Amino acid sequence: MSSMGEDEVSSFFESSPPLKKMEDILQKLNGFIELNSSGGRRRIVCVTSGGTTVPLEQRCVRNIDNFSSGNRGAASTENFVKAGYAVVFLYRSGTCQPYCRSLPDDPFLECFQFPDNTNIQGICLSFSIYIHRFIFNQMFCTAVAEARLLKLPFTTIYEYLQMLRLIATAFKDVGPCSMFYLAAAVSDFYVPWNSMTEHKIESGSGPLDIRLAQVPKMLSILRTNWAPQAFCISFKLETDSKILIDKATKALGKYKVHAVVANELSTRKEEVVIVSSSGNVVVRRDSDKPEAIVEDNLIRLIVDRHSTYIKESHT
Ligand code: PAZ
Repeated sequence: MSSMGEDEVSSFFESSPPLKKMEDILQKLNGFIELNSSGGRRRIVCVTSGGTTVPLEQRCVRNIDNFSSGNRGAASTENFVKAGYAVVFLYRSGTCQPYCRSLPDDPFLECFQFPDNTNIQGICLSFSIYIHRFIFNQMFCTAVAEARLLKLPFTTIYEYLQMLRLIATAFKDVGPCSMFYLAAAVSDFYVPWNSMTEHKIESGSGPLDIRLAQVPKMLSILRTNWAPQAFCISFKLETDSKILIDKATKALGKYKVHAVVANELSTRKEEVVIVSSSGNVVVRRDSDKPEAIVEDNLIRLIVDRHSTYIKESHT
């Protein structure tokens, strides 16, 4: 990476507002890594999930948001845990959570919305399903959280990148058994903290002009400096399918990641394409199984590739 790029990254972090509870996060992170990876016990993956926000005021009232429900990250996390990985789940507050993806926003209120033609048995049944799922999910979340899942929330681009750097630096000693699976939708543009107004932007004086700076690209520095031995998967989202593969191929070459998962907004739950130096592989959801999700097949393939990578690193 050019020193120009490194300078931009350094100045981004130097001018960022300090990360709240950093000591607490570091303590949890190091404890989790020690517990899971010492003596090569388990592979460890950082799954990023959800979209970052760009605040427009330091005492933030308004922000620019990046689209992502967090479903991909949450579903992938479940599959990584199933495959024996310990997962650091770096997620946007309020987005989908592992093991709770299918719960409605407010399961209890939804239970009491009686459609006109629903009989009382149907109501009781759906209520008991929700209660069962809710308790089961809570128990499972707690059990998993004890050893295999560490959940770290972020909201802003500043928090996300500072936390990603902490995690990557902490993963350095895990070497090839560590992985980054970067499914979060990260802002490309932001308002630098020192040029941001402190108080709420006033309205009533005509249109608002905001100048956004480009967020420095951190992927190259993650690959070269922070965690050079980690297996690294990035994502590329486009709404125009005609440019998707080309963009993903360019990202693969530019950031030297091990694979780029390319997906188109409207079909992202049905299929993705793994773009890598060994060719492009289309991964689809098993449409004959109603409960199947595309992440079942995607994570199986990624885990296989990680196994090959670990073997090759030891030879
Ligand atoms: O979170 P979700 O399930 O609604 O969507 C997942 C996704 C499209 C955000 C993810 O698969 C992805 O492509 N993330 C990277 C987005 C980007 O190109 O910045």
